[in-house]
Amino acid sequence: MTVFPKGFLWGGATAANQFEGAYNEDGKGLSVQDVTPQGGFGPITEEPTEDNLKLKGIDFYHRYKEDIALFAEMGFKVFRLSIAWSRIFPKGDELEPNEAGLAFYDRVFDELEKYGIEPLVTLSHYETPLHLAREYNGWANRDLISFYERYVRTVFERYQHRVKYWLTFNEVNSVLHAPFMSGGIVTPPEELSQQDLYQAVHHELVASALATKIAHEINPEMKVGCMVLAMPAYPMTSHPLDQLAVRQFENQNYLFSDIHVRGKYPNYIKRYFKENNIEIQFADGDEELLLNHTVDFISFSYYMSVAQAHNPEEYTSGKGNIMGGITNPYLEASEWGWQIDPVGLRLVLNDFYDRYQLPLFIVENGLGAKDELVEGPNGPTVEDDYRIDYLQKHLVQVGEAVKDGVEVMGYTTWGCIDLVSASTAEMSKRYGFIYVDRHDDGTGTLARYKKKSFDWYKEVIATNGEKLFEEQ
Ligand code: BGP
Repeated sequence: MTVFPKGFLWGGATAANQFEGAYNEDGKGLSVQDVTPQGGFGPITEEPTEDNLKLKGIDFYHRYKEDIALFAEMGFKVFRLSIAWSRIFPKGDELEPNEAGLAFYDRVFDELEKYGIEPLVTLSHYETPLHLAREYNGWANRDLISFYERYVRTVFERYQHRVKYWLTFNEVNSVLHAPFMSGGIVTPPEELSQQDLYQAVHHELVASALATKIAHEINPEMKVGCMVLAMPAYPMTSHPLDQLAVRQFENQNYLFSDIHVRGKYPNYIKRYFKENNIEIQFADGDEELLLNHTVDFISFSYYMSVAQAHNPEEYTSGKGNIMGGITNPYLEASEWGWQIDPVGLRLVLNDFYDRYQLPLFIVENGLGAKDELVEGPNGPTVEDDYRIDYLQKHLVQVGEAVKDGVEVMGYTTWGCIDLVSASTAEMSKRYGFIYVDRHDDGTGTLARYKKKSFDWYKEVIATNGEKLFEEQ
């Protein structure tokens, strides 16, 4: 017997800048991604350069029909994609949208509708229009709120009868760690004051509440969620100060969901602000906006956990998704050093649910790995048992959380079709059920091939998760 509720939204997740390509077609403007050929933490180029794999991505822009047909074949109930803001408002500060950009997403939604796949749309997924970054310093500038408002109003009005689920900012907490990629802030991180950084956070939080308000006004059927990067932490020892280090690390992330759900700044951050001479400038109406327009659900990405200690210098720290922590001796890591922890997902689900009692949506989870294309009985394929193992173990823990009483709306694996990595801009860090023939040097035919995990996930969906428990 499956434990997953009826109507559970199984599917996959993507982001425009990592898979659409067509970076300058049909009036699209540049985004911050078009000038970061080595990924979110790499150098910023003046102009787009040929070595930037994101410019062409996996060409979903032209191949969306073929790709959506493959998602439908797997039985997807939901497909997470982002709208590239710079397709709709190429520079970001125009008064009128670009019709060709809007028309593209109409075609994509048509295709999804054809197969009964529900779209889940991220409004801003690390793709701030470059002009807003260079001219305004991105979200450090309050003006971004009104540009974002115009953009979201445009897409809510246009797609209100086609898209029910919306996310305001991808991994909204990441702006603290990747100010350019996440917030379009051009001031180099080492010169960026905490004051400016938290003020930028405030602008995004206000914009998110405003988007929620507008969505509900336009069509109360639309549901808006926040999206946070979840990373549970364990104390390295039972030393009370290690547990305190955990609490402080987690508060940095909870801050974002607390404000999205409870509508106000929590006391722990007020203390932090005071002790660090940070004074957030509130404009008239900000407080009411945050308080009165909280989210309908919480979504998050989950890849890994970390350990924390009060004396981190005594330990080895590992790599992580945007942020990291001390290496946990009990866990294995992916080829990119992200520590794999299925139980951590159950903990995150329980923690969020205990804290907020709102429905939860896991909108990213998966294993980035190097795949080898081999000849199979039905043509080229990848024997990705390691990926199946990762997903299986995580989904079993989602099932455990459901049994714990957590309300889980759905699960979308990250990069359900291979796409360009956000942190490293590599093609070889693959997450998909579908292999895309493109390589780090830009070569490849872009042909799509089903991996072994394709049929596995298809069965998981067809049995509403029952298959997961059979195999244990
Ligand atoms: C998240 C981002 C995604 C995605 C994923 C995997 O942080 O929301 O855009 O790419 O991580 O990370 P990477 O691509 O660096 O492997």
